[in-house]
Amino acid sequence: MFSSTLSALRRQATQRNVNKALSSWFSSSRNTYATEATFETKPFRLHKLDEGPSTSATVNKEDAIRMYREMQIIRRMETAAGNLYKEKIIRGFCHLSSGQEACAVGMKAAMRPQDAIITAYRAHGWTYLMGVDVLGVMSELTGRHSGCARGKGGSMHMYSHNFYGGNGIVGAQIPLGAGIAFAAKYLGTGGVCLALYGDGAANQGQVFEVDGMDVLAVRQATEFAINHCTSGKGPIVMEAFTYRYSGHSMSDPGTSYRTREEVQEVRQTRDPITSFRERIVSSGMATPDELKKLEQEIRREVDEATKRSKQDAEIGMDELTADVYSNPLEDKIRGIAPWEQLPHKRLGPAVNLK
Ligand SMILES: Cc1ncc(C[n+]2csc(CCOP(=O)(O)OP(=O)(O)O)c2C)c(N)n1
Ligand SMILES: [Mg+2]
Repeated sequence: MFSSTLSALRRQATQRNVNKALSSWFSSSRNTYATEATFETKPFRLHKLDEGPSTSATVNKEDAIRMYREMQIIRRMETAAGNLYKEKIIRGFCHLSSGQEACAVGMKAAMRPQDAIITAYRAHGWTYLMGVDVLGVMSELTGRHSGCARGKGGSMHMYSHNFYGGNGIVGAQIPLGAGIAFAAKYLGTGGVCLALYGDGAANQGQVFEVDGMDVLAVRQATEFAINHCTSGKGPIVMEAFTYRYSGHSMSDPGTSYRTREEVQEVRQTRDPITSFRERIVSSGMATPDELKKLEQEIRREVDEATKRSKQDAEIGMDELTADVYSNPLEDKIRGIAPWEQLPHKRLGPAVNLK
């Protein structure tokens, strides 16, 4: 795991900017709108549970706009990543998650500061949600030094505090997630660990099903799951039905096993962002004009970070063997041959130890 004080400072600064932008956005809006609204989710399907999450979800205006903004940022970052890949500026693997924003944003909205998360290789959105700014994600993708792993991790290996990546081996994150949860138990932090995996890695267990295209249903279910775990009832499996617009990775157009019409229909009828937008507007929490302004700001922010991630420098060769271990017992690391010893630098404490 890699870290730098710089990225932590940048993260704080970005959060401050986001708070500032949101507060100016709120004060500039005419305050004649609803400050909160309640929506019905689809029923949750339960398995081996006497009681499930409530299907009535109340969201206040500030949380609604924040979640909307987060989903839009992730959508735009994924679009930018797809373009950079086609320009051959992102190399190696690149797995996008457009269409699945409600799963990540809804879960994050229910997580508490002491909770941790680990996922597979489809990790760009989570990296942003767990505190890395847009530039930190985009420059990691382009392999440059402003990346959250200084360009050494790339698309599949991004980390931040309480975010254990980005794992390339299908299913590997599940036992690791159990280990992170045990660590929380032994250390008495009161935190839980969310270990995410796809249908391709699924197994069985205590399950309930969630509409993964509804950000409020995901938030509601995650709150329920966290309460379940922290009240001593043990681990829980939660299944979210979701739909990804992109294929498996950039080498898969995603149209050989489904039709373009099917993808188009989901976009038009079940898109997590469009449907949440409608809820925000119909409940009077914001006007279409206000959301448009927010969307323009998001577009500018992601475009700017994308531009910088292309211009950014790569790290020097001397950094190639930096931060391999968090606690290096030897100051040299073996190169490609045993007689080629490279220095092991330490740039700072690992992100999960800060
Ligand atoms: C142990 C292992 N087997 C096979 C692969 C190749 N592989 C990469 S992604 C993938 C599909 C996994 O699908 P799913 O868990 O549903 O996740 P999704 O890509 O849909 O998010 C496979 C088989 C791998 N990375 N690791
Ligand atoms: Mg899958």
